[in-house]
Amino acid sequence: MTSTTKDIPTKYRFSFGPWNISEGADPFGPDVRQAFPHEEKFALYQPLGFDGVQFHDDDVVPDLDGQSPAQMLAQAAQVKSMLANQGLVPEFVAPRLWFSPHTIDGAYTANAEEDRAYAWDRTKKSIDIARALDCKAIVLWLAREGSYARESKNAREAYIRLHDTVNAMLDYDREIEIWIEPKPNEPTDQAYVPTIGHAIALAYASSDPARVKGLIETAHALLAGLDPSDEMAFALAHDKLGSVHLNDQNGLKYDQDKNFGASNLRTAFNQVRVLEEAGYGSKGEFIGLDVKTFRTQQGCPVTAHLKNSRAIFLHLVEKVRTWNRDLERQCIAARDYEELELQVLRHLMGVGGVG
Ligand code: XUL
Ligand code: MN
Repeated sequence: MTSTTKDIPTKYRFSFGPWNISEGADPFGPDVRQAFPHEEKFALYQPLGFDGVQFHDDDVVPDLDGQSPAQMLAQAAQVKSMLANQGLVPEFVAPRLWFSPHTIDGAYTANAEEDRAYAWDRTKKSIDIARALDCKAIVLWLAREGSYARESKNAREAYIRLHDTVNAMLDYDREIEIWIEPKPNEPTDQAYVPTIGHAIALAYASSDPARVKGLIETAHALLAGLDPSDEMAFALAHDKLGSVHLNDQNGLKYDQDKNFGASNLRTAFNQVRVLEEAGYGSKGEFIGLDVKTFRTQQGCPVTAHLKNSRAIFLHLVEKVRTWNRDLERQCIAARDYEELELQVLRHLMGVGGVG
């Protein structure tokens, strides 16, 4: 476990993925905005205050399954120079294991051996792409690892398969880190690895625990009925918070990817507080956003949600830094948590003073 004390305020750097600028389709309707080419998105990053790019493997190499190894590496090299030209760095590459006909029943935990073989092959390609970009982190969002009908899979065996996959990845490349992004449901009914506790257990059980961490998304923690700041604190205590996907979620429904703080401002404040107190970011970790604009939003490209979520994060950093720690200590010493709560709310509302 680690405890960090921090003297110099962290200067945060921000990242998002090209999928965060989307065309607005949902399960009930088609695109409502024109597609904006990925390669043109890179020019938007710096002006918006972002310098990290999160990638799915096929954000780097479109139609990845249809490309030869040489074509794949040539395309990755091209993206690498596009990033360099814009002063950007790749934060991570994530294998997209939920689109292919081979991943209908899951990927590493699919019942059919040929589907599991596809998943492993695709994972090696993702690692090769990351290496070609000089990127060290592979994110595993385990989209379809889980079940719709509990009896359809042997869950114990599924967890063993996930563990074996993590080890095989660590073996395949001795430098990568694996960041597991837990989510409790959607698209499956019941997902394996639903919380950061599950992810970190997998990390410790792996052949190289120092290279396996977690990525915590606010909305995913809320969907599990957990407090995202406590989830982050848990990972930080184990020095295993590889990255975050800050966003928000209004209750237990589909994964909303709302703007950071839009539904749960106090919860957002506490995430920033926990990150600040642990010195998160001082070793180069990104503040990653995974936010979606409203389907009603017009224009192309739409970027206000990214700018606004970043701005809210920075406002909350200010709120954390100006929070009266003496008052906090006094309230804690007197075990007067009613007063503590009142003062937090007043501080968030910008109402000065006491009482
Ligand atoms: C899905 C999700 C993904 C991952 C990356 O809910 O959050 O976008 O962040 O694969
Ligand atoms: Mn995410």
